[in-house]
Amino acid sequence: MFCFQCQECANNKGCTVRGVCGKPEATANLQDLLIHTLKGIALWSKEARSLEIAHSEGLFVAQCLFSTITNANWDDERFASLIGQALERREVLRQDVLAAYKAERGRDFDKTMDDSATWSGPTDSFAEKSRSVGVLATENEDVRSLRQLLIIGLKGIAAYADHAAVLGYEDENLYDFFMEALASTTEDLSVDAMVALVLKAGEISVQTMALLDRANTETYGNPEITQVNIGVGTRPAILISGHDLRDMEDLLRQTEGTGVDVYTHGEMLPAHYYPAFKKYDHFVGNYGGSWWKQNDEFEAFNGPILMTTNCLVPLKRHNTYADRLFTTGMTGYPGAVHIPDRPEGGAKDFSALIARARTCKAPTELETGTIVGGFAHRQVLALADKIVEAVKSGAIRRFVVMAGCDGRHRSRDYYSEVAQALPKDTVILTAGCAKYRYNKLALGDIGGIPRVLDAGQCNDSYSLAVIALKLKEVFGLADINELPLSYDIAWYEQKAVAVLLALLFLGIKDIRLGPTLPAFLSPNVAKVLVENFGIRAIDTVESDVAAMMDGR
Ligand code: FS2
Ligand code: SF4
Repeated sequence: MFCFQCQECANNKGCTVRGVCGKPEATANLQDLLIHTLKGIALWSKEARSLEIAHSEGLFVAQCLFSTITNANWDDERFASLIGQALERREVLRQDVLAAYKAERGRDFDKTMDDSATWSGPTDSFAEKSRSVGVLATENEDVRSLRQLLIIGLKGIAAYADHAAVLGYEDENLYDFFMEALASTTEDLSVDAMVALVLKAGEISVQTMALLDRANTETYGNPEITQVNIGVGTRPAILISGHDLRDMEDLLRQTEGTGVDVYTHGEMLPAHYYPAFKKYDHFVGNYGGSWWKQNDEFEAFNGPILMTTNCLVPLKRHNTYADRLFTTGMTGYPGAVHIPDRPEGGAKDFSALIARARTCKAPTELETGTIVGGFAHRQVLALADKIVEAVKSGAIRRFVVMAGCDGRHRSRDYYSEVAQALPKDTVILTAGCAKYRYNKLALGDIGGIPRVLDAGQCNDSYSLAVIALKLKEVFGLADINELPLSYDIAWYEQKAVAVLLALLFLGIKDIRLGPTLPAFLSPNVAKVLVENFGIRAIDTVESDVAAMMDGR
């Protein structure tokens, strides 16, 4: 195996035996083979497009990409099944292309196609085949880096596209780009062409996050300032994690009046900010912190846990929650009960979780109090006058975007320390699970504006971009980089790469990225990003805070 898609990869080079995340070699290889097969679908899709054959593989491809992101799916049987389905779909598409080509040209299709478009085999051949199609199959380090930057960004974008599709919001343009991008990684392109595709991925990422923002807010209302309880009640409960708001809706509806409460974990915290969910009395609060603390926190929760998307880490050998862990959507775990997809127009059936919850104790209290959030674009723009006034009067000197991810490593203490070291006249704008590094610190407020404004999930980084663009307009600036705004982004997995590419597309310069720069950036590709966008690795807390306050 060779995997270097996340920030915690071994020695910041790549995992070669077993993932630092716990991903076994067999799973990593099956994920590689799935991506390889998707490239084949993409190549036939390109041929189909040139022959004007309509097909609908876009969402399937997005879901498969999503299934390979860090901490999403651990179930080899599921990956084998997805590869099998991909081969079947690819074959149908191929047959359509061959027939249409012959009908149009009067001769057989004779183009030589890449292995990804032609290989096939039974399930028991997948393991062997998978060993030859991984990341290292591309020998040139810079080509590999640019192709992987594109694919890794695409995985994050695809996850967001799936979240939007669950709510009925789809855009064929996004799917077309997934095909174009995947196909491109089998072709000999110039460096310029590969860089252009990476930048286009940033544009597509913005469009996808905008679509998801529309899906979430048109379905569930605009997030509002909300005090979220972090303590516990006395009734048995279900813990829901991940990012899927439609699962949240189905669960809240089905638990209402059952005597079973609902709590969020990790990236599901922002569900509390939506009007459609706030109305449920049994939606009690948020339990614990970010994804990497789950082994302990899921133990202490005592009740069933529903993982709706990525953010599931392997269970410890001696655990008490294997039999109360449920997965759904593109996530999966061997031995966990997988809740099937909802029937057309219907809801998922969470009755098994509710029945299990009734046999469980109430959650063990970890902490008490509240945290505040709900500062997505609509809410912040409603406060725009107050914020602009505070900037003009000098009460707010600077904003620092500290969105992104949390992770296991001690090096992430940097983000808590930056939050504490920033002067009291600064405001932190955040989204994603990075917030757990500082959202329970007493950082105070500025004239009633909290010093940490949480927009929501990682995809709600889109909100932060909307806010920045609005501030640029209000202050009459020509360039977004003239705002009193610095970026100190933490990344862990591929959704954060999608967000980073989006920020680059929006023209944002001088982003600090940490705790380390991605291993998938070769020295030459990193140099391009440094020279063109001023991306830099984080330094010490003192020097970074001083530099940001200086506008550097
Ligand atoms: Fe947390 Fe980072 Fe949201 Fe992940 S914000 S680790 O991208 O999907 O979560
Ligand atoms: Fe390693 Fe990250 Fe890949 Fe897991 S996802 S195998 S930790 S690079």
